[in-house]
Amino acid sequence: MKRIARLALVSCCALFATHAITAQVADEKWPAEGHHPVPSIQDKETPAEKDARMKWFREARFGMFIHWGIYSVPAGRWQGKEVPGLGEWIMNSGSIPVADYKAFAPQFNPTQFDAHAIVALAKAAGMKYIVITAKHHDGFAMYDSKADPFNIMSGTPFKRDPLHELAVEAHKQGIKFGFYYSQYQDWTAPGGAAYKTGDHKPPTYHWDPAQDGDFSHYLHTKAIPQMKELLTNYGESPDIIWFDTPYESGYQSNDHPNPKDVHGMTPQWASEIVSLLNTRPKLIWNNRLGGGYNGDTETPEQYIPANGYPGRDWESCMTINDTWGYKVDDKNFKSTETLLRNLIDIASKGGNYLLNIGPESTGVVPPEEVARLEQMGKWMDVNGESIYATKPTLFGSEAGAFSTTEKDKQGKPKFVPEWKWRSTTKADKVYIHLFEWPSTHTFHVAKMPRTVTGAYLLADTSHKPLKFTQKGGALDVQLPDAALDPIATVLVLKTR
Ligand code: H79
Repeated sequence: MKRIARLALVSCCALFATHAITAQVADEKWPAEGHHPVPSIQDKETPAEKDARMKWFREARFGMFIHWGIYSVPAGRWQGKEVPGLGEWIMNSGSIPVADYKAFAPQFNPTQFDAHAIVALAKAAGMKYIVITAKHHDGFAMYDSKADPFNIMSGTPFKRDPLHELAVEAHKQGIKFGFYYSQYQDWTAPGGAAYKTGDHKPPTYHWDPAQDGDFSHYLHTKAIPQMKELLTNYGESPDIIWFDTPYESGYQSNDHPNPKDVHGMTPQWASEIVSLLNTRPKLIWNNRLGGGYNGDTETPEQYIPANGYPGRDWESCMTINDTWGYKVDDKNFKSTETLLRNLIDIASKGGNYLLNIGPESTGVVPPEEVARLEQMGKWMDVNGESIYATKPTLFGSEAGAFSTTEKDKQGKPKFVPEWKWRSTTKADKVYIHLFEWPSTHTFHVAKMPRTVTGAYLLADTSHKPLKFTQKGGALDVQLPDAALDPIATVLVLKTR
């Protein structure tokens, strides 16, 4: 269905001929939904089974992403200079040869790593799950892997398995836990794919002959054996597998409009991984496996979609500064206000916020990140009821509107968000998150879809009733003179 819709879309544009051809290629390449070489859990389950499987994820709303690997050793600098871009991309962006990059491993000794403290930090922030990089594009495994020696156990002086320690702690502290795994890109294993960047040449985009080899060999000797380890060696875990970049360029999910120059995960390769995923029937996995599998979740990266994804589960993953993996030069931390408003915005659209931290090579979580997560947690302690297990807004236009003049990068009307308020709902309650305190000290909405029977502020422990009027659909609630929380004060409307 999706692919047909896309075809219709591209056929309107000026590049009709080229796109029509590539779209045919796409159709041959990716089988229709439900016709995968190996049916996935999503293909086989009933809607009720899906609801049961996704229940905890839908209620969670807030999770911690952790990007941690040997890229935290160079921490964004190579040969005395900052390498622009993402910290975990330094090997690619700096065209670092394989042997030089591998030399970071013996320097990686994160003795200050504390699994208990990291899980406790996630909990203090109000996060309900953690996803950590088991292997990023650099190919280094952050766990005890027998399948490949380039890992934290056999390749570093640390000789501990942080994934095991985190899995134990997550279980103890009652939080869900999952693994990010770069199944397609691997810049240190011969045959692993590399995303198109800089002056690296097609078709492989490799920058060191040591990277050349056969992808199928890499898949069968490294990625699949490592996936097996991750799915069997960690007890109850993982609850989530987070794939990434199934193509050399362009898009991160199955929505690749121009597969002409792109190889990508084939249905056959992806299906071999799906066979493994099927051994854990409660597992949740994202839309970045490739090969035509849609997975469970849409994964907007570094943005919040205008209207969410009605009918699909989704999760916006975002950095707390401008990098995922630690960079000593990146101090561009977002404010607690921005982070909390992002969380509220996402919840109001029915999604989850997967907010990243990037620990240092010592194992220390940057103090700026800790401070922000703790501040978010203080707000969540008071107002979490308006976030967890809520449903999206009953209104909609409060989030902003598409511009009639401005266009985005793809030439579509640009979404211009508004930041006055957001809303979520749960059973008979409607929550209004007020970002701006109305100068009239009145919350006014022209069309209230339900009958209001009471109103109070969530941060007011006495729940003192607020006066309100509802006439001809319009609702006016009298607010106190000042906000209880300058970031977001939550007004609760009891309704019938
Ligand atoms: O793990 C994080 C990123 O490293 C990963 N996904 C998140 C969760 C990711 N891999 N690829 N991409 C995101 C998209 C590719 C972005 C690129 Fe670039 C833009 C590649 C080339 C230009 C950023 C800038 C990376 C290198 C230069």
